[in-house]
Amino acid sequence: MIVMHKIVAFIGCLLWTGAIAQIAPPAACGPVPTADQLAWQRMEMNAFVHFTVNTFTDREWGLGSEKESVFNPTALDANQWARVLKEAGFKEMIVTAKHHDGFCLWPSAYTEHSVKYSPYKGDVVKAASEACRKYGLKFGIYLSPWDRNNAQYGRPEYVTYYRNQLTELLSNYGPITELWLDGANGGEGYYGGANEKRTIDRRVYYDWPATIALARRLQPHISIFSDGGPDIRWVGDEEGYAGETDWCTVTRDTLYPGKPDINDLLIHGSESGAEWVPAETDVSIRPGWFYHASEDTLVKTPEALFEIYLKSVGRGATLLLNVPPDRRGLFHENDIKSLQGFRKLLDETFGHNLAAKARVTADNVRGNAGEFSAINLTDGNPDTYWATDDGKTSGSFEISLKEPRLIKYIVLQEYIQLGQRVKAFNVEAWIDGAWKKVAEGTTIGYKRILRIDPVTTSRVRVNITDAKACLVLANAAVY
Ligand code: FUL
Repeated sequence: MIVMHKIVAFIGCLLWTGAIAQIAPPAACGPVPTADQLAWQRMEMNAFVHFTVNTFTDREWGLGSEKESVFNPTALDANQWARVLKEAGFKEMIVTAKHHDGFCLWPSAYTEHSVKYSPYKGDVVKAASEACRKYGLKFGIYLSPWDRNNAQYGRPEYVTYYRNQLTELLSNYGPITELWLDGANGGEGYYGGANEKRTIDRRVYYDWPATIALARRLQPHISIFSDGGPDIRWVGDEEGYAGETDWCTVTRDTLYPGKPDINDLLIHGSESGAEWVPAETDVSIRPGWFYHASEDTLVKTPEALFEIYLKSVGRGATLLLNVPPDRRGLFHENDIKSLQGFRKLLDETFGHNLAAKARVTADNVRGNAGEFSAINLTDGNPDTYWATDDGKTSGSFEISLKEPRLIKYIVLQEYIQLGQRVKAFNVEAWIDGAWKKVAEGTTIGYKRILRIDPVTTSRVRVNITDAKACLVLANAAVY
């Protein structure tokens, strides 16, 4: 009996010391992503597909007066789009269901200006959504708020029309991951034959809060893009680069779709922003968003796409690369070749992480707890992290490779589930018996890729020199 008591007391004591040893994880710092925003961020590379009457009229912005008969793809195959994108590593396809010209790629019940009245007759949105499901891609919708065809544009009736169309798109085509709301709005148009200029007040005309609530009701997991969010913000340029300093946070009050002179804020975000609204970098593989035969020789090279990747995904944003189908309704051979070359470059560069499972030591580990140890940086698991003690807003960790290797890239990732923190950092390599600085930067965020002048070394040290709160990093890789 006495022995029994002793055992019980011993177990109790173990439990008690265990409870004491339990170190609490860091508290979140500022705004954090929702589960859907995190999933979107992890997709990294998504694709845009611009396709409408413009493809057949050789324009970038249709006037709204195009006859339905001009839309006549001869060999449309959305499976080809999805297959090519999947093989190149894209995770989502966003289709221009309706661009500014108002022509609908699906047989909308609310207009005769659609595929239904064209020689094609099919439903492009349906074909694209099914192809995405078949190839394991997420599916997104671009529905232009500006409609140069609709006679009611500029009046309250058009807003109802827009919402009816949005309801069709968000109800009939399965899960929609992203809704893309373009900031280009109002101006000259056909407007049912009026042929005039219609300007609207972008802040109030559409009553966006009601439309956004509708979208969320129909698709609870949808991420909504516009210049100012709510879920994803425009990066402020269409060239394919995010800011070297890129905060995922902004205060939505300071933004609204189409607001002038906010590009600087969009590119960099705001360190003190009150909401999590990460940047998306939209850019076309060709000079235009739509297909023009005259641009067949101007398709971005694999090297140019790789540079764009470094300046978008490599700066903590996601990439939205547009690949426009041609008049057959197929991706052009030149675009496919370029995408394949891009994939090859990505695989060659980032295929083998020299730091995978490498030994890592840090000058501070939160509560000296194994749970927050620096090995979490190289374990390949994005859900474990290295953390420092509260108040420790600077710190270093060192990666030791088994033998000296030629290093060209360093990749760092914060554990953004607890907020974005890092404000300044540098990277050093051990060369000829001394530490030599090889890179420095400001923000890290979801992912930061640093291209360095190639060095041969077996030791890499990352020094975080300033942060908003204690350090929480999920991943460090070396290539
Ligand atoms: C812009 C539009 O005006 C372009 O035509 C294109 O759709 C691009 C993605 O967004 O605002």
